Amino acid sequence: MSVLVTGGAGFIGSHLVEVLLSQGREVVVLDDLSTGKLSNLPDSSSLEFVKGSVTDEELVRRLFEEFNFSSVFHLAAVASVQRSVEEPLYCHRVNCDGTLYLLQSAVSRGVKRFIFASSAAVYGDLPQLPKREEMPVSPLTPYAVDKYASERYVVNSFRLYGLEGVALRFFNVFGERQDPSSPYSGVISIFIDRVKRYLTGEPVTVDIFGDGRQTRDFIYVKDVVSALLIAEERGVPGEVYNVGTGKETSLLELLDYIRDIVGTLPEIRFLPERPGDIKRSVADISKLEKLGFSPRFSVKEGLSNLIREV
Ligand code: NAD
Ligand code: UD2
Repeated sequence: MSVLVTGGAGFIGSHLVEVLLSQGREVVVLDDLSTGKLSNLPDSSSLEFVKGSVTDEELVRRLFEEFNFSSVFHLAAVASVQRSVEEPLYCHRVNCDGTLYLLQSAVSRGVKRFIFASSAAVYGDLPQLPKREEMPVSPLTPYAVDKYASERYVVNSFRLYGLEGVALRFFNVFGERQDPSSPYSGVISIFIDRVKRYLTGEPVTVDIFGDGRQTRDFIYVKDVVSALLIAEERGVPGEVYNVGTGKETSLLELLDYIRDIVGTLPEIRFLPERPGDIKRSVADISKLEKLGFSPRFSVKEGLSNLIREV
């Protein structure tokens, strides 16, 4: 039996695929390569790559007929919040309708597990911290609304159809292969890119929006993969889990870590705060910890690995 990874050519998906293959599993990736890259994927006879969209209902149906999936990891999405604000209809088709097409096929083919990549964005800017799964949500952008709707479709599928749906709310993921090219990419990938360019002599700055004291729960991608595998193995069907480290790190702390590792930093520019920016974010991860999850990498260790790789 094989495993389907949608969005498997992307940043997080490609790390998941790598680990699944190393465990000797047969993997099918469905990805339209809109942001993912074939070069993110390893060469393996156990890997089948299908170029196509999760919004192609016919293709999704045929894929589930051709392969006997035991599990589905649904990571394909337009992951840019900014793009969802600019093109809400397109993003809704991918981020919400796409989930429904996959669920429909998964239910009709008797797939056992369906793991969905949701986002801490569903919590919005409500002030209570740390975020616990049962707290109220406040999805503020089309991206967050679609993630929340998809999450509900996935977890409700257990009660409605017996499909073992589990949703994971990723906090701020960082690591190798995260694309720094847009200003809305993860801040760590942008900072590392600037440092790399600075080291080759380019006159770049590191830009901080606001005072740099804003915090996030940054989690290294390898720990996110562990969470995905734990969710597949023993996540309680119909449940939602935060995926973070449970620790807050400010941007200023991040830059201190990078300076410690690299030995130098480009000039830091403080720019006006981004409208709608959240001041603090951190997950309560006790629910996932009860399944045996424990982040193996501190932010500094993740950063060291990442800097060594690039
Ligand atoms: P990514 O853009 O690298 O990966 C998304 C993948 O989905 C890409 O390979 C892209 O080509 C593919 N894709 C997009 N539209 C598609 C479509 N219509 N059909 C098939 N494939 C399609 O982003 P990522 O950071 O690896 O995100 C993976 C998942 O995790 C996404 O669902 C994202 O919303 C979620 N997430 C990420 C973070 C983070 O910090 N990176 C945080 C919260 C949630
Ligand atoms: C993350 C997600 C976003 C959405 C949101 C929900 C990523 C990349 N973004 O946004 O998709 O889920 O959470 O809350 O995963 N910053 C700088 N300089 C830069 C870039 C960013 O100062 O060059 C700041 C930015 O203003 C913010 C912080 O760094 O205060 C983190 O930014 P981010 O875009 O990495 O992540 P976030 O949490 O805003």
